[in-house]
Amino acid sequence: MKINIILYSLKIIFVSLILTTDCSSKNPTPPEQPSKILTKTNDFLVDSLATTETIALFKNLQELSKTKVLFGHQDDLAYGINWWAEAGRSDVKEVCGDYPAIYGWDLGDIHQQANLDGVDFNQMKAWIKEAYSRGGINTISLHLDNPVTAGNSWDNTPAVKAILPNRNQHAAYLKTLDLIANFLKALKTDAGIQIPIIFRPYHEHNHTWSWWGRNSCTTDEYNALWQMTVEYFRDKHQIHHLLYAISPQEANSETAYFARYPGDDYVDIFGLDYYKLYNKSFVSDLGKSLHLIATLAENRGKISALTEVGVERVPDPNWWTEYLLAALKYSEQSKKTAWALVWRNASKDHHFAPYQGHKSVPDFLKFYRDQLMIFENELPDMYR
Ligand code: BMA
Repeated sequence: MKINIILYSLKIIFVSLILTTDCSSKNPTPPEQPSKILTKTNDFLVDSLATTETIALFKNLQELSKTKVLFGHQDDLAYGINWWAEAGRSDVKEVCGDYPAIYGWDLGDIHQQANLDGVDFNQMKAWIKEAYSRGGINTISLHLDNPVTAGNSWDNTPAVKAILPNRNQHAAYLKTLDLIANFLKALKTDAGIQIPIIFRPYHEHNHTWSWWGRNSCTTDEYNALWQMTVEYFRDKHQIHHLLYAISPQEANSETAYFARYPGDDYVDIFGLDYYKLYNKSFVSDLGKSLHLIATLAENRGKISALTEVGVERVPDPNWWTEYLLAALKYSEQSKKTAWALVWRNASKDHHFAPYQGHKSVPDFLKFYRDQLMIFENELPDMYR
């Protein structure tokens, strides 16, 4: 009898545990409704209710970009060549003694424990906090799964139409956005300050590899997806610590840059992703594009940035100064690029930043010491 009661109680505990876990993963917190009337904080950002720190980040980036380019690296604190999730480590720091000024992260696979590249989301939150506490800047991209097929980002089966308002996959897609919103809301200091994030969804949309790319959805559908996402975070979830960055890949005319563009009211930062810098003949091509987007950004009160760049394995030992720095220094305008972020150091065959012992280290040190470049230690307070 006693044993039966014990077994029965254990069963109840077990079932309720399962139910709780199930509910929290399937039903993320629904958006909060604003509890008070919020007052406008600015009239130049996508979010007129942006927090003080977010406005400061934008203004400081705008000011700093007149004289400096910040260096950024994807997943810098999470792993590097021959190490994984070790406190304090960073390939960039181990090469030049300083952390990058900008840290890139990605929320692909947000419905799981770890992202598509294996980075644990709880650890990612801690690293974002750590970077912020040192004065660094965090940017987040989204390699989200195809919402229609459940394939990955590179499954370019058309899907955008199905997730727009009033379409059959809309509600399901909002659940994914809820998971992202909850992650973003959790990015707070111990004092309760929301950590500003440069949010860079649906990138390289002028190319064709992704389900939001040019062969998979129309321009109107893409713009509607972007606008819907901004409005959902900003107005429904009341998230006010984001700057919104758009980043076509290799766009070298105004028409190309704005071919798929949700509008000035929905974009704070004009980014560019560029992966053709494997040959010196492309230095001036990138320089011209940076010149162009810096000018477009300036004319519209925005900021421009080289949101992704790099050559896998950095095969030319002088790549840092003779390719990247040369492109950034192409003109007075191109020098106004706010930052340049290189992609992740996954392995010796797939890395974009140097690591100890790599043949590009001496040149990276020259790049690091160049007056134009700025890493974390030299950053002014970006949040005041
Ligand atoms: C790509 C590669 C992939 C990775 C993806 C998202 O460019 O680095 O290995 O999964 O980015 O980070």
